[in-house]
Amino acid sequence: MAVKTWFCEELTGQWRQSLPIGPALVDERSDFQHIQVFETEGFGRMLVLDGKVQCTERDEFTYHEMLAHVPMLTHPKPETVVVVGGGDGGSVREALRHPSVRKATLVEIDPQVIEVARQWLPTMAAGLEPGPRLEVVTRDAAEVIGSLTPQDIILVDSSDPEGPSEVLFSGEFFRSLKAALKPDGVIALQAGSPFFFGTQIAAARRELEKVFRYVRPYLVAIPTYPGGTWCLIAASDAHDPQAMSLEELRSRRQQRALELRYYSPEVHLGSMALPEFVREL
Ligand code: SPD
Repeated sequence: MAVKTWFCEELTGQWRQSLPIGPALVDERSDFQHIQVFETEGFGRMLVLDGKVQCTERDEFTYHEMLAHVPMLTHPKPETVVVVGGGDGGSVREALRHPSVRKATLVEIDPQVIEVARQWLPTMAAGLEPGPRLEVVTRDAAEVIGSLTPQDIILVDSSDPEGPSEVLFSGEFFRSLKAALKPDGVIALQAGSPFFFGTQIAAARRELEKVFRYVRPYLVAIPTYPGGTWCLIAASDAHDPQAMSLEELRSRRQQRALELRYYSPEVHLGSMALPEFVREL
């Protein structure tokens, strides 16, 4: 029997997860990080940054749909969207499904991630196809965010709250997001695993609550992220993502002709019913 090669991600010395892989399709160091793409046996192609799984072709839809559509269906008519990070293209692909979007701006610090996605991850990089509705800015979001015109939606599709991404979970960054939003804008960000990043999630929530009126953590299932359960947070001063009615969400989904595989109005509201240990964070 052939011996398999396994990719192994280790998290905080408490957890390891492994997937059987073929030879690396990409294995390079950019100015910012170690970028790898593997063919896996069960999850299609997989993007790994600094040893952490970012997305696989098979399960990325769960995360990208929930990061984008919860805030975007909370908003009555999203026309302008900024995606921070997310150079693979998955989040911007979902944002552009909304016909009201006139302009989506992807702010990704690492141009090499975008190039790799365009070459090796075409289903996600579909969101990166040049067109009149998309602008790609390869700069540090923390520097750029202050110069943006006010947006309807901001999606923070960062890596985990440690190392260089820690700044994206600070009160200062959240205040700059608010300054870059219209008064009725909505943001969503990825906040990490409630099992492994509980302290960081609690801190992010506290900081967000100082800045926004409504702050709503919600959960998504994604098998290739450690623990398989991931916490996202939506926030706004004007629209409460948890107070949306099913009828309104259904009607917006229909008007926008969204055909999705994970998000539904029921899942939108259900994802905010938090297990006690997450609520207590
Ligand atoms: N544990 C990894 C979490 C990464 C979240 N962002 C991934 C980017 C996918 N577009």
